[in-house]
Amino acid sequence: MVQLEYSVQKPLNREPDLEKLVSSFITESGSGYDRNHGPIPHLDAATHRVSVYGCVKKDLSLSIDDLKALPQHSVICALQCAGNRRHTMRTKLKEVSGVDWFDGAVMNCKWTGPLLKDVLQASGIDLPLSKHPTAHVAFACFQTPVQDDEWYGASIPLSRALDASSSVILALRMNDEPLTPNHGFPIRIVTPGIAGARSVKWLDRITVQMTESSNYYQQHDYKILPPEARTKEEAERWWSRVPAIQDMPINSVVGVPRQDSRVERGLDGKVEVRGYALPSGADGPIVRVEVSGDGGETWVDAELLGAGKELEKNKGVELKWAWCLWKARVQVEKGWDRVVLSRATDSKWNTQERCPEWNFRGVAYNGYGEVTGLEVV
Ligand SMILES: Nc1nc2c(c(=O)[nH]1)N[C@H]1C(S)=C(S)[C@@H](COP(=O)(O)O)O[C@H]1N2
Ligand SMILES: [Mo]
Repeated sequence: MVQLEYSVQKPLNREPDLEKLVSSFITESGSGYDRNHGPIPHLDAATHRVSVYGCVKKDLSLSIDDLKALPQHSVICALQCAGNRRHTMRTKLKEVSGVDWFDGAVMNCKWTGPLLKDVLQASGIDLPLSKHPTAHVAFACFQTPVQDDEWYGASIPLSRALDASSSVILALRMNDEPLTPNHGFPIRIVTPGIAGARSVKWLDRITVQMTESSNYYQQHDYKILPPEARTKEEAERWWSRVPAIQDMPINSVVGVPRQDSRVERGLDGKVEVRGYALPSGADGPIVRVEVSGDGGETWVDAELLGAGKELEKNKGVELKWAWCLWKARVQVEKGWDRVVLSRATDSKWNTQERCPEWNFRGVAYNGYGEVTGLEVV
């Protein structure tokens, strides 16, 4: 019997304090957000196996030691829930359905393990991509039922998985330590640039297949429905017509000062502002962050903080998938209810708009970063 923590009715969903989150380039294990659709299983690494299955020449059943024996690859990337910032969409635009995430449903960690591509190649893909460009590779965890399905699963395009530069990893380690049960011990998928929902924890099976995962969470919820889908009932006829979210859009948020806080200006009339920025999908790194203290009339460039000390420790680890922490000093007038905004641009010139369109699930919100209700003295 697998020991379980939490339950299907009450899974663990929580996010850290934002000021703390933006104070460290690497999010320590235990300091990041948790997102679960069911209980957390405590698995035994000595007996756990991952099977590789479907349109492959040879089925595989790999132990954790087998996976450790493959070449190990590290990536520092942001892992973000598609529902991050849902609270802003709900309060600025209109009520949405889903966990009420503020801006902290994202973490930036180093993940290490074999590349998915290498595992698939060991199994041998038996499906010509040229003939089946829409083939997917699906990830499943059968350990426990989840809120809307008997198991948890997701899939990504096979073409993405086979692209060596996509750095999709079967992660055995997080920040140079074995994974913790919360984050998928002993093994999870990590899909840089792609919505966190596809980074399946407690991985049991990898399947090469012609179609997307049939799991509820691939077929529903993590999709940007058109605004005419206003209710659960109306959403029903849209799920099958709208693609599942893969790449996440460019984003940035203001972490300091805090919402509704009192801020003292410096002698120069400026306020110190800090936050994070996330590139769009595979289009990282972030190349620019701008900040406005006057509602978007004028903008100043923020200083991009880079990886600092962490970079020395992680020479050779690519950073294009990582978040970028930034800071700026921006002029804000004294008074009540002041607002500070941020907007980011990545290496492919994707940039944030003031506010995206409303969608029923409140996913992929990437309007300007904003902190409101400041009392500036
Ligand atoms: N097996 C399993 N994997 C899962 C989930 C889950 O509920 N079960 N949640 C997904 C979602 S929606 C997100 S955002 C990330 C959250 O990862 P974390 O809890 O390590 O932060 O895991 C993904 N992988
Ligand atoms: Mo998520």
